[in-house]
Amino acid sequence: MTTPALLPLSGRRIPPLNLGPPSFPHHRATLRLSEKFILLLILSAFITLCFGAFFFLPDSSKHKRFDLGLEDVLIPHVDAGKGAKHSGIFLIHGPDEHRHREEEERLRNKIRADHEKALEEAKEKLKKSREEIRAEIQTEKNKVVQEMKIREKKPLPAVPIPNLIGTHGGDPEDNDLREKRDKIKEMMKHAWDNYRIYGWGHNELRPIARKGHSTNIFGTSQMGATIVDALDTLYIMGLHDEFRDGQKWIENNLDFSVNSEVSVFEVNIRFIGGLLAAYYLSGEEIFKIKAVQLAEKLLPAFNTPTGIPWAMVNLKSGVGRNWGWASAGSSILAEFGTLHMEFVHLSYLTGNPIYYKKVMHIRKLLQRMDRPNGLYPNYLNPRTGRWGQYHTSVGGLGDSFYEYLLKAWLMSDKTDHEARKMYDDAIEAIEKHLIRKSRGGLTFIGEWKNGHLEKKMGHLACFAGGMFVLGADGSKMDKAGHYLELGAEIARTCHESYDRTALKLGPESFKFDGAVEAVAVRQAEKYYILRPEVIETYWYLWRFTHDPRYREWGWEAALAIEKYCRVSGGFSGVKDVYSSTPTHDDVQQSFFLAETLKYLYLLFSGDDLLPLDHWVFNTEAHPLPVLHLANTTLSRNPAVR
Ligand code: DMJ
Repeated sequence: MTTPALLPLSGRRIPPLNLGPPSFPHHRATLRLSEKFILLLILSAFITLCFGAFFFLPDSSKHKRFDLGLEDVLIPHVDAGKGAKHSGIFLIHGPDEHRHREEEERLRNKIRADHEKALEEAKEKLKKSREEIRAEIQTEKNKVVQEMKIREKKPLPAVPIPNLIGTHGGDPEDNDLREKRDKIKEMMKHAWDNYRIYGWGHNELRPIARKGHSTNIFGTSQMGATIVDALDTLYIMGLHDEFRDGQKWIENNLDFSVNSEVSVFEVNIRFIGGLLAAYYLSGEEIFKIKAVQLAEKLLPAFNTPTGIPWAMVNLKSGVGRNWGWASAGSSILAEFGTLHMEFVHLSYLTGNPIYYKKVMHIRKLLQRMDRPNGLYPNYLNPRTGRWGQYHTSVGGLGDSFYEYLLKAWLMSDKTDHEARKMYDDAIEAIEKHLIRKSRGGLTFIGEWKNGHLEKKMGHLACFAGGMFVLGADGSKMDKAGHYLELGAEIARTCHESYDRTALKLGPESFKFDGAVEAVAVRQAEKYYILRPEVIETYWYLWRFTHDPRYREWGWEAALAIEKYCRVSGGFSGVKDVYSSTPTHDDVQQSFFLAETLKYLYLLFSGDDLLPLDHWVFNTEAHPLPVLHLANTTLSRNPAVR
């Protein structure tokens, strides 16, 4: 889990193409004239070419024309009885000669008619406006794209689809709960409808400016990130018309053959994760096909000397590179370490082991490396295979690597013991070196930087409360009780970080320094961008403990979002959670629909909706089913050949 806010948000934006009329009539006339001139030039070149071809054509009587339906071909005519051999071609005499003159005449007429038709069409074109010509070109382009898409829809091998339990339901047992859940659904509708109106096809929405928005993680292309990220939330909320709308957009517009450089991690968790979850929930093949097409485009990112992928890859050229700000050209732990779940599913669904091999290679390489204090540093150089700076974090840059170790084990029906061991060992080191209790009794997770512990916890690290309870069962030396408690303590700390603000929404990161506890100090850390991690932890704790406080805390957060983040054009982040008059950042993040609203909805639903012994949520909250591989590892499973 890497915070987009850490990534450079600059650069890489192309100015919108201005298709509107130019402002000065004189300019417009100039454009028209030059266009006409070019068209006339092309036309005259075409006519000259045709006449030239006509006069220099070899005698057509030497060839017989065979009509093969759509394509006419000229082939040498061989009539040994009536012809005399001349220069390798047969000459024709007698009654045939007359027939061939007629044929020649017919050809001349056809060429003449074709010319006239082309001339007419060109004249018509000249009468058309620039916009009409553009529209025609666009229609032609769309036709070609459509045809390509039909060709791309190769069938994939059939595999046994896991038993999908709890894709519907979860109806709350009482009225109060039902009202709360309905309110969350209404919030989802508000977010979706406004994106539908003002940002459709763009990656995200600017709810105040009421237009599309994007960041460099999605590249320069409009990939409809919000649509793909939101699909499964729409599905489980029963918003089926909206789901179908999104599906149609994906079928007709989602194209990965674009010259655009995207974040491998973000595209994996949001797009591949989102498409796979939509596929499993709905059974619609198109989602699986798109997920596989996209995964193929990500594979070149792994072409590094070590097999540790680049952070970014150009979808068209396959050229990869790393973020300029990441320790001496390093790749990032939370990025290359957060591919496992989706890639295992891709191998399972396609029967192609390549995806599985790529992520297992990463795991093997990490296992062989020395770890300072048993900790995994956030940076690893993909050229040398050496660690970059020794920074370790359970928040940004490290977080979802640990999450995916645990979830790899859960997703394999608890058969991937290697992943479980790596998780247990990592958590042990984290507890020893990064987790502390503040003077006021709040448990927090600090960050290891340059040989000392920074007593600062990020909003992103709040997800770990949920992770600890999810991993409690099956823990080393049966410390389940301990991890349930640790998870609850993290949830309490994160709740405090919300409660100690004016808006009752948590800051991006908060300190534990002397008298300051769970409060952001620097202005640049006071923002809330609709992140899900705290609510995610409330939900896991609710599922494992059924302690009503988690529903109460979740509802507090929902009300605060509704009150301070809702605007008429959607939902927006806020810049300072300590100021009672919020300033909006004017971005509706795609993960707000994928995660924040989904976890809130699940918090007020029954446990029978997406039960956790059958589903594992990826780091973007996209549910993927547990693969019951009957105690074999994926590499020995017949589904993966
Ligand atoms: C999400 O995209 C994912 O949860 C990711 O792992 C990290 N953070 C954002 C939401 O905050």
